[in-house]
Amino acid sequence: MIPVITAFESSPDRGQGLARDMRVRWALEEVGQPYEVRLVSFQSMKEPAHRARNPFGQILTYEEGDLVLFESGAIVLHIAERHAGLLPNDANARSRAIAWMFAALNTVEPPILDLAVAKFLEGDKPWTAERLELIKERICKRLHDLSVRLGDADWLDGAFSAGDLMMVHALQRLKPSGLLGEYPNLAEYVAHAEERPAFKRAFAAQLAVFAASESG
Ligand code: GTB
Repeated sequence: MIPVITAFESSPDRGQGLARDMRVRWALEEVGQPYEVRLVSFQSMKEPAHRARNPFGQILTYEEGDLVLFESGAIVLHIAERHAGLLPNDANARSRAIAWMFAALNTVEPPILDLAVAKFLEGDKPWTAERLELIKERICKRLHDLSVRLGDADWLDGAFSAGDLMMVHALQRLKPSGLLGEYPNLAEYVAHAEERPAFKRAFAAQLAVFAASESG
């Protein structure tokens, strides 16, 4: 059964791979599972057919036979549980890798998303400068702790896992801010993940969608 995911027909990030389809494309590439993509416009995402798949009218969605999922974390976990390659076999190591997925989504990513919202959606408010400073402090607190835990290891807990995949995708959004560069081992961690052939294939696939939207 070939799964079908949704992605922006024209991504606002202009092909930088920051939208949520990227993490699911990457997971599918890591496990060698082919997939199809249904492209959606901002308008069609809000229509009933799409909301039946994702109640929040967002990307992403994942369909596999009768199964319909939303939420990138749930989808990556589903893929990782059904295919070898993204979760360790040892039960405890598996639980720890899943804990890192949750850490990426619930502990590290929220202030990073706040930064994007404060800059791009609320950048004209009188309190923006103060808010940006507070958010950057919160991000740096998380980056510091993550950097200490990672140390000089390649990955967060043994072999590359779905936990690393989610963490790297959350951290990538920080590149333009320069904050990642303050933690050389984290910058190296992200760069190392970007060297993975599966990452490169997923990145190229989403970039091709953006390039086609620009030329059409
Ligand atoms: N928690 C959900 C998940 O993980 O699946 C979050 C899904 C989500 O935020 N989807 C966004 C969306 O559909 C796209 S990825 N937004 C449209 C809407 O809500 O109407 C977030 C995103 C948007 C834009 C950029 N960008 O331009 O750089 C990057 C990422």
